[in-house]
Amino acid sequence: MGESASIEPQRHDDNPLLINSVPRRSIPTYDTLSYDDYLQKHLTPNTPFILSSQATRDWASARTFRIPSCSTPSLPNLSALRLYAHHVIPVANTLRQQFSEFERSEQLLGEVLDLWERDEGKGLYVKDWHLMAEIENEGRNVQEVYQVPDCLRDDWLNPPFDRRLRPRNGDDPLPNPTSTSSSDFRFTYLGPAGTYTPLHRDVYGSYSWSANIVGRKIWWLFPPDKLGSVKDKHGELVFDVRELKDEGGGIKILQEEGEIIFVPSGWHHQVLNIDFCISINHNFFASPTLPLIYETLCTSQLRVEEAISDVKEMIIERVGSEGDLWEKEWVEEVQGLLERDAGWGWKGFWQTVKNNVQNPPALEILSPSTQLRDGRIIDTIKKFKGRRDWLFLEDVGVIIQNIEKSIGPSG
Ligand SMILES: O=C(O)CCC(=O)C(=O)O
Repeated sequence: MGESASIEPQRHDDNPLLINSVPRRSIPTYDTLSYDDYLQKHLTPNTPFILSSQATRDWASARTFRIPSCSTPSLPNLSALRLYAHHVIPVANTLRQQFSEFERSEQLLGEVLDLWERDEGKGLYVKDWHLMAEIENEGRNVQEVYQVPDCLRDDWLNPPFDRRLRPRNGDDPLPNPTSTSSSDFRFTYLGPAGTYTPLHRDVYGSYSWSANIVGRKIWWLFPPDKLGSVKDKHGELVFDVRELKDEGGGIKILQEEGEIIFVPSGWHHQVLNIDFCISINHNFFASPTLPLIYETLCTSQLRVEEAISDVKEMIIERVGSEGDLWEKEWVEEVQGLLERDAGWGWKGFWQTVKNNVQNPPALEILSPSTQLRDGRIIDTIKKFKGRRDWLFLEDVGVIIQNIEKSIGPSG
């Protein structure tokens, strides 16, 4: 394994976006990372790392998306992206902020490429484009773009394609298996130098990895205990950490072309494109981190319950507080809103666990031991059965029974 725990001070060229120095890289960089090291050193302790450009050297996009030249960083081959010109893609205008987001629109990729080729649309950032799902829906293989590195294959949010389309007998398909807008968490980003993603934390408290095919990015990473310094005077998280003294004092990293960065669960981060960048990322989680994802959903549910506490009063007024009726209705109300607010509720959570137990996404040697996996699931089931929702969500009960049948009872 080629590890360089702290590589040389980072190169500062004359790129104007690199005016503030990027400190020596403080997280490990690996040429190769075995599954066991990934599990022990990063997934379980929830710490970041980088895979060197060797990890993406053989990706098809490392040839097709770059204009062939001997310079690094490369220039984007926008003509190659014309293959996808018909895709309707989400675009953020990073020059126009609307409350805590950028103005967003949906456009044909071809129209955005036209603008860039005319040297216009400099603030436009194509974000969360489901390129891989589109390719698969068009009957082709994502290998025309990339291959997931071995150590990152145990991905419970993005099961292999054949499994998404043909769930095993008795399995419920994943939600909306043919809709490219919500079927997966594999995204492609592209945008000129200066476009950026403001400070945020990933959906579901998931992990993410992000590979730079073209260009370089600056990442600011903030572990959960370092969030105090990125809040404004009202206690709200800032939009752009560059407004802050010392940029909030988090971990600042220059990600070179070809490198893959791993962002731990629950860590806030901000990302700036230093050059024209094309990147691919996955949001994901796996069984060793199930408890974190579970806690994130519990916290989201508490927020929802607080936000609609008046609805509880209304239900009680209408059906009375005797018996279970009001509580059943309240639990259903909360789950409905949770699905819209957090992206999923308990049904989606347990369905995902069931699907991954019954059809593991990665080979055994690229997954935790069955004992570790089942231990995490059993602990999480026990915690869940201590909640009152559990008594009212009958369909969730059936899913959990199914999981227990697959792994043995949780006692
Ligand atoms: O590259 C970007 O602009 C954002 C990527 C990101 O936030 C992520 O991969 O979690």
